[in-house]
Amino acid sequence: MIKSGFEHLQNYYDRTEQMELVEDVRKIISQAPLFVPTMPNSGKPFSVRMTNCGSLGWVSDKTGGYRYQDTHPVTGNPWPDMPEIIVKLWEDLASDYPKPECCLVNYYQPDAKMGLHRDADEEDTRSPVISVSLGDTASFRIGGKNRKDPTRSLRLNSGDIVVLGVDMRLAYHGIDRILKKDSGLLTEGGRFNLTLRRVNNS
Ligand code: MD3
Ligand code: FE
Repeated sequence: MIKSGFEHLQNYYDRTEQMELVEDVRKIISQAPLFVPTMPNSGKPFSVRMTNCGSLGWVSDKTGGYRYQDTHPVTGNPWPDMPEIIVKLWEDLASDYPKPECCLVNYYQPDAKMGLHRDADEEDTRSPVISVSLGDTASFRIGGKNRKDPTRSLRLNSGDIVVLGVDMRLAYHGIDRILKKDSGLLTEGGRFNLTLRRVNNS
């Protein structure tokens, strides 16, 4: 059952499962390298590096803006398949909803952040969004549907899952910073976040 609001499942994955997920992420990156998204119009680079798996990937650049497409913006190849654990995660938590088309992989170097924003590039806003945190702890901020709504901050630790139901789906959110304490999960430090989304209405 998906709750209508915001759910934080702490330590959903144990350390062994987290290591398996990191292995899967490394395999995805070997086929679809991390790219540097840039802001529409200004062309300013994001501090977060990205790639995707699944049938659609989220990309952004100066001339094309925010969008979903079925190929990698640099290699031109189709995105790799979603790993089995990720397919299973959606089946376990959101089997009543159409299957996710996109698994966005964000990589935060220790100094990376993501400003307060809304996810508004999906046609489907009724399905939940599910995210998995791996590596160093992030300071996450979530507000309401208007930018001026009050926000609260919480920590997302390695192995945690966040589930956004319909009522929170269009809420403002962002990553203020990655905490300095090293989880030891990633040799290079920093944090991976995987976000599962349904993009098209079914
Ligand atoms: C709250 N990623 O890729 S995931 C993003 O940790 C993004 O990389 C963050 O925001 C990250 O767009 C946060 C958790 C998350 C995802 C979608 C949301 C929180 C959300 C949609 C609405 C409200
Ligand atoms: Fe987002």
